[in-house]
Amino acid sequence: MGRRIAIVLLTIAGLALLAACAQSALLNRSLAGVAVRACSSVAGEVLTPLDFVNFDDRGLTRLSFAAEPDFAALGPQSVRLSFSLGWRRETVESSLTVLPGSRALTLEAGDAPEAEDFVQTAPGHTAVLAAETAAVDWSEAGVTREVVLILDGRPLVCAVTVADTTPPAAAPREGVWTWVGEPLAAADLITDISDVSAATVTFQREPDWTAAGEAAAELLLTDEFGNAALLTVTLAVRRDEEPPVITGARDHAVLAGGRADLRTGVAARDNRDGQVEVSVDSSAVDFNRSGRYPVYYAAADQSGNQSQATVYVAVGALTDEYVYGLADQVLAGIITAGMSEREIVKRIHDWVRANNLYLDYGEKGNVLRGAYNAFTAGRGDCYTFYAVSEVLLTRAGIENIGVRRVGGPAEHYWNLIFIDGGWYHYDASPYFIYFDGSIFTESQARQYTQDRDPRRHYYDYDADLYPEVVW
Ligand SMILES: [Ca+2]
Ligand SMILES: [Ca+2]
Repeated sequence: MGRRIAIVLLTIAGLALLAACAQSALLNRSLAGVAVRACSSVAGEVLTPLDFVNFDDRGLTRLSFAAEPDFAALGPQSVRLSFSLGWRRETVESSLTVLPGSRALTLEAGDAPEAEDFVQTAPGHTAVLAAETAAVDWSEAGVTREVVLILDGRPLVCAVTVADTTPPAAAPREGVWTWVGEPLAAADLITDISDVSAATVTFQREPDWTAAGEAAAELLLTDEFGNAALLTVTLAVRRDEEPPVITGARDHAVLAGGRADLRTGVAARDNRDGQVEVSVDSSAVDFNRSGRYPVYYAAADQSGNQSQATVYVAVGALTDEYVYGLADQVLAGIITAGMSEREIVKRIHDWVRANNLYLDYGEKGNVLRGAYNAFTAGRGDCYTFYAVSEVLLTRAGIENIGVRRVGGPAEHYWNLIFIDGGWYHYDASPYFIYFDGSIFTESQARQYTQDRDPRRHYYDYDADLYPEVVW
């Protein structure tokens, strides 16, 4: 009784499945009601007997091929299945069509597989890839990915090995050149190197970097998978034959005893080396004697190209006229008509103090030189202050005499001036203690000498050599 119910149920289940699988070609139905179907396969794929029946029934035991199909033989073949259902034993016939193809294939990175890559379908068969295949990234080489092929409605796992068998590609860089003896890297010679894997470039044959002219480099492009390509690139190797260009060298005119800045503003630039050093040879110049002297500038680049420039320094005599001219310009700015002698002296004193920086050293022995230094450089020691005062006072019409210290640890120079019918001291040098040095008497000079420090003999001088100063 139980067995009959089982058979009925089995039959109902079989019919239900038959309805569900209306698309599949049911070839045969056993006496026991077991439905079998035709199968297709990809060459080499081994099917099981269960692949040929449309349901899995627990009562269906000992299902087997009556004879093992030849899964490698292309084309249709009949398949006989034997099974037992309880005490009943039966043999039922189905068919198998082996289609040419392969379940494992290798594709170049970047190429997406299609169903036809796995199987060549014949009329009446369909093969498509599962929808999720569209989302797979096929650009990474060296990996194996699984895809599902649906062959006549039956899912079938296939493998795709993603390979990189394509060598890298690159374009030669246009207009590449270098200097003789300055090799370039292989990578400098190409542009746009491309490959699905990491690519490197090396020299297969390096150009002769030591010879000028057109040169050819043979480059080897290699990817991670050992694919290689050769690329020939032509380039130019140039010899630097252009010397540096010296700029800023110019003639100078100075007064004897003066100096000319022969360096500032002089530079040399080379087409290859950029800024290069400039040497200055001014050994022929005698700044203390009138004359016209050459100054030689020279520069060289690393390729041995040299350039020279010659300028001249004209050294002129330091004349009264010249220095007086400078003095007159100063006086024109500080003195106006109608000023008293005292006012004039005061203005000159104040101008000298305000326009000269006191230094502990300076040139001595030449009043014109001292005055010139004050007018042009604005700095000097007490001699400079004395000398420029002398020239200014003289040009302003104030009679004056230079005075020199006697005794003490240091030299000192100042002036005596004749105003208002008498001689007075005048000293434009800065003071360490407050003192108005523009016009002062002999007694004031002695008092200052005492106040400062008698051992310094500040305003001590040989009175026999000078006119008597107003007491
Ligand atoms: Ca490659
Ligand atoms: Ca050069």
